[in-house]
Amino acid sequence: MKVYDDKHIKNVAFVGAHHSGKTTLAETMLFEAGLLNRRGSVEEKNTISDFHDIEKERLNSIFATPLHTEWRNYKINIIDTPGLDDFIGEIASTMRVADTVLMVVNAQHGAEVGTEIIWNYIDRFAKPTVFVINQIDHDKADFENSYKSIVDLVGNNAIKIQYPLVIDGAQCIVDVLKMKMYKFSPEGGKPEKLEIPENQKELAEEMHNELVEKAAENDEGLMELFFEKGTLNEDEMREGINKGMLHHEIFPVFCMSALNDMGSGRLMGFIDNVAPSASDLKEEQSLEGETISRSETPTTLFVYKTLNDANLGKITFFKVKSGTLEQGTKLVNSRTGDTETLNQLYIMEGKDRKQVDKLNVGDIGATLKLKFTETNDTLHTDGHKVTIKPIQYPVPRIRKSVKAKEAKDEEKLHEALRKIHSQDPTCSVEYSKELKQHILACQGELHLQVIDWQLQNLYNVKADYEQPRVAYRETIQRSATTSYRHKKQSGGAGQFGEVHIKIEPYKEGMPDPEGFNVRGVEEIDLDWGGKLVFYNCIVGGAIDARYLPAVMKGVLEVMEEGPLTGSYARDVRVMLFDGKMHPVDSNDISFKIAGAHAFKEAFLNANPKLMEPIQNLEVKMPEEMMGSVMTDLQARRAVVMGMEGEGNYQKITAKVPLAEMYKYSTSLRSLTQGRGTFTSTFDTFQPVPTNVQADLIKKRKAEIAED
Ligand SMILES: Nc1nc2c(ncn2[C@@H]2O[C@H](COP(=O)(O)OP(=O)(O)O)[C@@H](O)[C@H]2O)c(=O)[nH]1
Ligand SMILES: [Mg+2]
Repeated sequence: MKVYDDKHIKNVAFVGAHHSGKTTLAETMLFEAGLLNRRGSVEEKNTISDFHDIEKERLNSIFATPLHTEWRNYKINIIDTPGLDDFIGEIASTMRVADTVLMVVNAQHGAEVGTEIIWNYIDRFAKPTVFVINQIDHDKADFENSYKSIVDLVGNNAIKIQYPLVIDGAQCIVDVLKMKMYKFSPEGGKPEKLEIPENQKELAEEMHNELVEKAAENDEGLMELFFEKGTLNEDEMREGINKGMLHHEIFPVFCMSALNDMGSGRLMGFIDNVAPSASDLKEEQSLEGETISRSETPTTLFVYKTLNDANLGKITFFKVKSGTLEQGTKLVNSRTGDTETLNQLYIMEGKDRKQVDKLNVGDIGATLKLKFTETNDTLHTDGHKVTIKPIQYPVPRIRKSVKAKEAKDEEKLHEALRKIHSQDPTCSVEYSKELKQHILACQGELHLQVIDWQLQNLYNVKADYEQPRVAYRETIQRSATTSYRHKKQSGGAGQFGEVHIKIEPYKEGMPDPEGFNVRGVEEIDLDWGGKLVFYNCIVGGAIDARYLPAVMKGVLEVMEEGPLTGSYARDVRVMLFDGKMHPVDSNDISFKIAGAHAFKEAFLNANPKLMEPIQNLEVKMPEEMMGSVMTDLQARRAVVMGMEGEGNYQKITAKVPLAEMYKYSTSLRSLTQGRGTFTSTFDTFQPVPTNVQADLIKKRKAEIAED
């Protein structure tokens, strides 16, 4: 295999909504470049890109897959990404290695919610982007509307390089950069390259001139040339478009049929000759703020992905950020300080791989058997320490409690989940002390299905998932006074402690309690939010000051497992104003027990209230689906805060109890045929409705009885 320099390497990320045709386009490009004898299809489960068993099972991409093709002296590295937003993490990592993004838009639907979510990522990184309106062969294709929806999304910098046309039943593509028309025979094969027909000339000229102006805008020299000559030649236009793409000021729009292989050759030509390559992009900054020069030495690699393969073991995917890499190169991991030897270098082709001797700066590749290296690590030449900024992954959107089906597998399950997390940082597992459950957090129900598939098929362990317990809080709504005497005199040493307390709801900034002789106050910020404020109001030495911490400890123990449902209690103040002690039998234990009992009793008499977590919810969906989304929200006790239009979508903002968010991503997907999306973040705690509180207390009692 030829070794390419960074001017001849084009790293292109294929992104776009689910089912727009990215995987089909990648397959078509590989075929067109002569790398495949036979073109696979997603339906026949034989594409190079969707090779994982689960992708074949589900007929869609789940993992970002690196592929490559060679087209006229250029190497085009393709990373084919999944379109469903559950797998947005793959896009986050792909953005870090792509020089150009190719956004595929389905001509039947135009820009979709998925397009928009991905666009937000692209925009954040200001990645040069080409739009491809695919499926122009489809009965329901609408090129103009699709183009308009792209303009709605990205603005007037989206500019048509092509438009489709059907002449005598034959699909044609008019190209206003080359000012030629490609005519495709229904039998397939290379298209005929023709002059633009008379009746299209005026329109094509007009579009060509627009493109010339747009290309000139980005460069003073080109602008001068344009004023001199009134136009630009093809090379000058290419230069202008390349610069415009780099500045995120031109987004060229192409059209094609990936399925029928119409337009892929021309698109590859554009990628070769116009789209930015690794050498065009600004040099990257390290975490320490140094510029990582793309010079010959030293060598720096960034690991953007790892995969645990059943046969090969750990596969580490990287991009060469500086220098060159040869087989056997030793590099240091900047995070751990360990030295790794890269014994084999590969370029990956779906599930296959080609061994190579050398990779230059700008290229992407893979290696096996690294011992210490994980996703997001930097490997560098010894003595040239540098750390490349890590990928920021999206935060999880759903949480489940997870348990091995068979108790003996519990350890195995956690080991497997740790491995899955190391290759997919968008999911994580943690033990919650509060809920007493292992909580698996991930991007959505579909993501969960994929994790479960991996557990079963790759790690041979079965798990059960449930809605996690809801983290309720308990508090009180009025004051109460009680006393408690703890006395034990059986056997050896006795126990004695008596306390008298008053408790009240605590609010930030309230004055000290009246009617007490306040001698000291301790304000405790509780780990789970809210406060306990403890007043020492003892008069006449009724209890020794040394027992006070024990009383407070007793109160805190009850607050950690609240009297109503065992949830954390918060925002209470306690006035300890009297008590009794015994010269021999009193000790810390006795006062702790007395404090706990008194507090529990007072709490139950103080009109206790359960509080539930409320989420801020933002849902986006096409207008026609708003009614059913709204009905569903109402059934979830949601309070709708607002509705507004955003491009082709409607946005609803609402406050919804977390307890009602069960399987929301699945419901929304089915209500909107996959076109709706949501984000949900914690807002505050609010009192639960009385009937819900009664149910929860009943449930708690039953649980205790069962134990
Ligand atoms: N009619 C038509 N169908 C297409 C075209 N490209 C892809 N498809 C179909 O659209 C579906 C989704 O394609 P796929 O490549 O998996 O989309 P991805 O989710 O973007 O990777 C498959 O059934 C393809 O056969 C096209 O150009 N024309
Ligand atoms: Mg795909």
